[in-house]
Amino acid sequence: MSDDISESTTGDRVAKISRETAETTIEVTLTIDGEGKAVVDTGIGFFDHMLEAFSKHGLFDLTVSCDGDLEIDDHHTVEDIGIVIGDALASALGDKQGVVRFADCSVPLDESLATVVVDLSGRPHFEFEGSFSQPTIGAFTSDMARHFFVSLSMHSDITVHASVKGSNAHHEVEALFKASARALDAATRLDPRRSDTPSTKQVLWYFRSLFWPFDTKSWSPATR
Ligand SMILES: [Mn+2]
Repeated sequence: MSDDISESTTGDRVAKISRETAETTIEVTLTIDGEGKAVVDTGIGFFDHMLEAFSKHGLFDLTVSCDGDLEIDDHHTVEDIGIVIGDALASALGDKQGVVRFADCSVPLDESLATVVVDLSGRPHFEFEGSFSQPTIGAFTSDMARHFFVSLSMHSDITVHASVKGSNAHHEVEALFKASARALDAATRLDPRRSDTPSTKQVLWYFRSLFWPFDTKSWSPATR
């Protein structure tokens, strides 16, 4: 599979990433210290709704454009947008100096409840507990919500533990995106009391360093 990626960091805690494969062409810009403004067009209505919620509740400014192979299904589009948002998070966070690092959030949506716990550890890991009550939500395959967060955690080098329960898949997935947004917002905040990296190892990019042990800002996702 061809995998043509370009990455540019346009300022502090901002990233713009383009990724093109035979399956999807994606461009993402992410501002961690944003206002919750989103311009999202994935071709999947429910997924646009989720990414807008992610931006709104995480106070991330987010633009996502995607031309994906929706004639097959939603899989590559959702998976690859998770990859690119993950890459954008890693790029925008840089060396993570001064960040809070750990956070958790539980969000209800009527009968549904999602809990997300994150650690900006530099070690990608995803754990999930629960299931979705209906297999599809519009043109979105419910299980792709889980898969989206697998992609995001693997490419952002963030540890994510997520759980969800409920009886309506729209509510379950929406609660999951909102809880993730709130947890990531809290973990990526800069703590004014902290001037160093919140690790006794002093580094939070161990995994990434295996591939590119130099400047994390110039690390290329193409090496993964
Ligand atoms: Mn909704």
